[in-house]
Amino acid sequence: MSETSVFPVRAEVAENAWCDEAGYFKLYEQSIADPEAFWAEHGKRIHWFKPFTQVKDVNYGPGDVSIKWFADGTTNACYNCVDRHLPAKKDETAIIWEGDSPSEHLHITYGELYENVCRLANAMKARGVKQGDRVTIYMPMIPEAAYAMLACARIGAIHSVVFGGFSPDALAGRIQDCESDCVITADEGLRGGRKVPLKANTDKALESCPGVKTVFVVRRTGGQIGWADGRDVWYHEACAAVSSDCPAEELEAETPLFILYTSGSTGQPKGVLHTTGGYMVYASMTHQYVFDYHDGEVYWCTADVGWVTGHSYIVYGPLANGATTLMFEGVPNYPDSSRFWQVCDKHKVNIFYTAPTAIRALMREGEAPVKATKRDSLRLLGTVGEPINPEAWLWYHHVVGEERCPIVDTWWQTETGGILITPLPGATPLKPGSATRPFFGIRPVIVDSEGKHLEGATEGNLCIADSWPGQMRTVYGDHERFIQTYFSTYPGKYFTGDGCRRDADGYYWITGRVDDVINVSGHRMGTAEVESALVAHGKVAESAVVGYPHDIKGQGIYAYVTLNAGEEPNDELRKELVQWVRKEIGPIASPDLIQWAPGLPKTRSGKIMRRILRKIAENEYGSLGDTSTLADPGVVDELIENRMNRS
Ligand code: 6R9
Repeated sequence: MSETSVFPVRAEVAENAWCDEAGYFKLYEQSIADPEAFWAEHGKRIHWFKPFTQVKDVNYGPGDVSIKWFADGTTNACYNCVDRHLPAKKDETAIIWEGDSPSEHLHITYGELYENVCRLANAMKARGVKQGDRVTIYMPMIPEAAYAMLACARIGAIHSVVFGGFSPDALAGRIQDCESDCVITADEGLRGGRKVPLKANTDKALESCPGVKTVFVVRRTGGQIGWADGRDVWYHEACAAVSSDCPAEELEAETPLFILYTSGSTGQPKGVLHTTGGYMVYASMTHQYVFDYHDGEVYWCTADVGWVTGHSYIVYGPLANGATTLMFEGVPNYPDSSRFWQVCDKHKVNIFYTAPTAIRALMREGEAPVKATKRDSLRLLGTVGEPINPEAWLWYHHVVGEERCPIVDTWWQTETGGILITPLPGATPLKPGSATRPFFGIRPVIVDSEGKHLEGATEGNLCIADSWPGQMRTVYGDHERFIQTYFSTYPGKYFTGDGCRRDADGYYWITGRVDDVINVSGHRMGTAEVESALVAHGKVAESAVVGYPHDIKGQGIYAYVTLNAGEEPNDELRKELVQWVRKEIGPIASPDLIQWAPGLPKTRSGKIMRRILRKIAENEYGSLGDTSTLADPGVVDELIENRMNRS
């Protein structure tokens, strides 16, 4: 895609939008020139029990890093998402739930949301859950997942949502890390007509989590499950037994709201901690401006609540804005690959936000499943999770949006809490594949490997020079790791881990991770996590995992495996190892390709040369660069000879 192909903002979009191009530049400049004044003003967009007088209190180091926003104000995230809308919207739809099967859907009003959330909050209190306690939510995409998050927020408990596709071991690790003693789950989930054994997985996980005292179980399918008396409680029974009113706690702005585990380049997943006031200001403001949300519109984000996108843009952002947010239990290709668009027609969806991997998978099915639907309610499309290739962008634009709908390609991270680089629909001419310009208050800088600022059109490592209200505050239980991971590579700046190019128009193009994190179907995977799962297998001596280009997933997982002496490499063992990783982490971590490696290329100091392994996995073995520092250059020829990806 040449950089000259620009899709201008259509006049009718700009006229009705919250912000046009001149408005964007004016507000952006204000936000950078005087962040205190800008955020003092926009911080008022949420309800504060006690208004803040302090705005920004940030120290990016050197030494300690501390980030506080609106610190002397008091608020409550749940109050902002629910109670605040009751006077005007008690009978309006807060959540549209679309089941896995097209025959099931529900409309939940703000009034009903209030009652459901209050009941669960009271049921948790009755089981001793209190402010500051960690509650693990392991749920399918059903309204109770949102109730659970909001109920925690209401009483000041910290939720940790664990994606329903994670294995018992991954769940156990996350429960142990934050010492959570309450879990909310369901008997089974339902996705694409298949059952997901959530309660059985929870039971398995809890074998190694003796600290868990309560498990609330939502009855979703009515399937057979195990039961631990005293520990397990039916959700519907517990909620029926308590009052439907529960006060929202008045909480200081920096009260922790949630922990969300995410992969990094080393070690186990980190517990990213977000707090209340700044996060809510930022999630609600970005939801309004980026999706140009107007009252009464139906907004649908297809993410799972197990990821940050589900937190900020299914639950907290939209509900803080009094929106109607659609929650989908199913998958894009069930019962058939028209499903997304059928749901758009059925519920008259105006704004649709999904991942490039879903677009690529649907694109492969051709135009017919899209054309079989009307999609005339759609006016805005969005993407998130990974770079979108221009071909997929153009298909989304032409076929799905019929050239009528602007596309917002939103770049952000679990750590950032909300969208940082993005077009605004009424303000930003679009370039396919570019996340375009920074949101208000965001100062992207591109640096070289020494940390030197690169100006103008350039390429390098993406950092953010100053804080914004939605930024993570720490790694739960390990503040040192927070400083190390994000503020030590380029002191004084937040390092994103992403590579980035800036063009002559000042547009940002994210080029992907520069660390050992791979992005598989928009899901972050630390290569180290997959490696440690592999070496935990009794027959594996050593392993190195890298990403390689994959048509649908963006990146696939390529594992080099060295077996213990005497072990026989064969297809059966290959299948066994794939199953093993699925069991250890979850299906999203399944290696796509496993290559038997008698040896791995190492430096003389024993460091695995991943650069070389990446090249071979990419089938780019002709350009390996300097291999002279290898301890045994011979292993490279062997690996090339037996490479798995010959595309
Ligand atoms: C929200 C989310 C974050 C990583 C991020 C980057 C990649 C996300 C992107 C994108 C290019 C976009 N990423 N959005 N790359 N264009 N629009 O996905 O959070 O799961 O933490 O992943 O995803 O590499 O660093 P998270």
